[in-house]
Amino acid sequence: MENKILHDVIAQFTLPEGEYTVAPYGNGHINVTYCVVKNPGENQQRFILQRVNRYVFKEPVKLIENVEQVTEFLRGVIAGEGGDPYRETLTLVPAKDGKNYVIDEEGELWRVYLFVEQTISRDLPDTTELFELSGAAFGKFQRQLSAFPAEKLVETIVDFHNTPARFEQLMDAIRRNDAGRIDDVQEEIAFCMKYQQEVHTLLDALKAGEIPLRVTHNDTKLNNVLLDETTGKGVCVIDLDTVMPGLAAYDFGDSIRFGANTAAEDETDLEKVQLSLPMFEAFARGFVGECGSAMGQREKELLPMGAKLMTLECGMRFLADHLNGDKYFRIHRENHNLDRARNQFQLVRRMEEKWDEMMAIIRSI
Ligand code: ADP
Ligand code: GN1
Ligand code: MG
Repeated sequence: MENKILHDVIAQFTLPEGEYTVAPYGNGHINVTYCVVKNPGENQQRFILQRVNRYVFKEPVKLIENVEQVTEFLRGVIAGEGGDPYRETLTLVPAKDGKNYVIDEEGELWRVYLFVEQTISRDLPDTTELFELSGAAFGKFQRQLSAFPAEKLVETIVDFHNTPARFEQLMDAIRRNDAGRIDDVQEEIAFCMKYQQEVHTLLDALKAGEIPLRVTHNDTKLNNVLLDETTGKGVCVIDLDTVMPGLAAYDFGDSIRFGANTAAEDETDLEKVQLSLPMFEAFARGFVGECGSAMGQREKELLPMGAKLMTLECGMRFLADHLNGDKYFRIHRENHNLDRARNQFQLVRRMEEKWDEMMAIIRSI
């Protein structure tokens, strides 16, 4: 069935004539991604085909409109800076009806992007140099969008990085206990309860006018930036589904939580979960360097808080999803979301142990 749908969907896009192969691709937790190859071999041409997750994104057509607007704006900025707009941002391939998506017979929304060739996407940074370059790419992305009119964007996920709201969603999941797993997670719940006040820190700073609301990426995992396969330089920031008004500290924090963790996000041996200060420093240099004068003093000072709260928030989201029966994040084994949550909470502890060092690094930049 899936094959028939895939075939029908592909036929509806304006792809060039040829023989096509399709295979699952990438390690995203949300959408279903395929690599579509025209005439596999030396002169092949590749595309990325994605089924947008409807459980996560309630209004997928509006999401596409966001992506259209953001990529169009970026194309202008990139061209103005002398870059290659077809390589440095995503390009949607239209369907034959002129829309930038196809709805299949089951109501699922599909889209196609040009494949950005000669790039790599990493799940863990190999070196501090690579991580610094990815920090620069996300910093540059934020700077390039700084003049984008935020009011044009739909909030594709309401309260996406509203950490107090995420705390309340966890409380809700605990009360409902849908999957009947509450007894196994008492320690994790007790851990989260300690942060009931602290989860407000960044949004309070926003309300007090200490830091600005910007157009941010909101999902700055390392595998959401494509790096040049020879130089390692950031080429293209991808996964634009959550580009919305947000906080620089959260974009910074999401990268740190993922790339400065010495272990994978779902590592179960928690001894291996450490915060790498060299990685933290490298990313901070790249990110702050590219944001440049656009970043205020208070905003900079709150970057370590962004790292801690984003790690905690992600852990709370994994834990809530575990309690809800794994409806949001794709899992690949039993208790996968619980393993991810424990890993994130361990990283929060590690960050607290290294708090003074993190602050000193940020002050030195
Ligand atoms: P998800 O929302 O599920 O994380 P992504 O949009 O991040 O989906 O895509 C998953 C993976 O597919 C990425 O991490 C990247 O490796 C690869 N990918 C996505 N878009 C492109 C593209 N245009 N060119 C090359 N690789 C891509
Ligand atoms: C999801 O889509 P992906 O895999 O890049 C999630 C992020 C989480 C991340 C945890 C839309 O990112 O918010 O931080 O998993 N994306 C969405 O790995 O919820
Ligand atoms: Mg992704």
